[in-house]
Amino acid sequence: MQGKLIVFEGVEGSGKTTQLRRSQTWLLAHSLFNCLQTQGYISHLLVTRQPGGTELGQSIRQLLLDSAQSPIQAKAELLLYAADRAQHVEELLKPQLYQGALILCDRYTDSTVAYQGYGRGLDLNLIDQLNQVATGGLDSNLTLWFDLDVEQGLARTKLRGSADRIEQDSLAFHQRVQQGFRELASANPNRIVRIDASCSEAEVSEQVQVVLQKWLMQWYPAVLLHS
Ligand code: T5A
Repeated sequence: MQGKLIVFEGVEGSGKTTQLRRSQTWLLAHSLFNCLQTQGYISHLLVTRQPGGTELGQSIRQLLLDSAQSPIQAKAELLLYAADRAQHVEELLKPQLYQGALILCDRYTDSTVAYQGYGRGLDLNLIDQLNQVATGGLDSNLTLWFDLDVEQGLARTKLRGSADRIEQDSLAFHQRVQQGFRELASANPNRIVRIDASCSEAEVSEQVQVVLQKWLMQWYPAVLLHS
């Protein structure tokens, strides 16, 4: 049995974490997911994130996001995200996929391309190579890209109060990140699906559910649905 990896990506405040949680609730209550589970296509649902999906990753996440830390050089930042990913893939993602899990993961390799590549201006070939090393070639089966205007996203995060180290970066940085996601989506239409994240939470959820249902039916066409 082989599971599937579904990744949620987007700029700060794009609502991907909110939608990941809503997707978890929706899937667990949906007859399609229950049929996939009872018929043995999927073993269970797992929710995780990068950075911070393992115990080591939690410490790396704190180093990366705590704004009180001393400044982090761009290449050191890149390597810390890669270290988090290498640990996460080997410790959690691969074993869970092998068991047949359906995994919902908050951020993955595209974030490194967008943030450290487009945002920080590090070499995109180097980032691809590092992503390969860190993941051992494990790609997402589906990536949902929550497309939202950068200023609208940052305004949403400000409403929450304190901002982490990366959220505090310049508007120009976040706009380059957004350009990165845009280019990734147009270069990878087989894997990345754009979600209009500018509408209400419920409307965004509806778009996500349509995509999830469609892709699950494509992956498991033999599943027998019964109400
Ligand atoms: N990073 C990560 C890299 O630089 N390189 C990498 O390789 C990786 C993996 C991770 C940081 O690390 C960077 C990217 C990030 O800066 P994080 O805490 O995980 O840090 O930060 P984010 O991933 O950005 O998560 P956030 O929780 O801050 O933002 P989300 O997930 O985009 O948004 P969410 O769902 O938390 O919503 C934000 C606010 O908006 C509201 C929510 O209630 C919440 O208050 N909201 C809406 N408001 C109006 N309409 C909607 N439709 C809304 N949906 C949500």
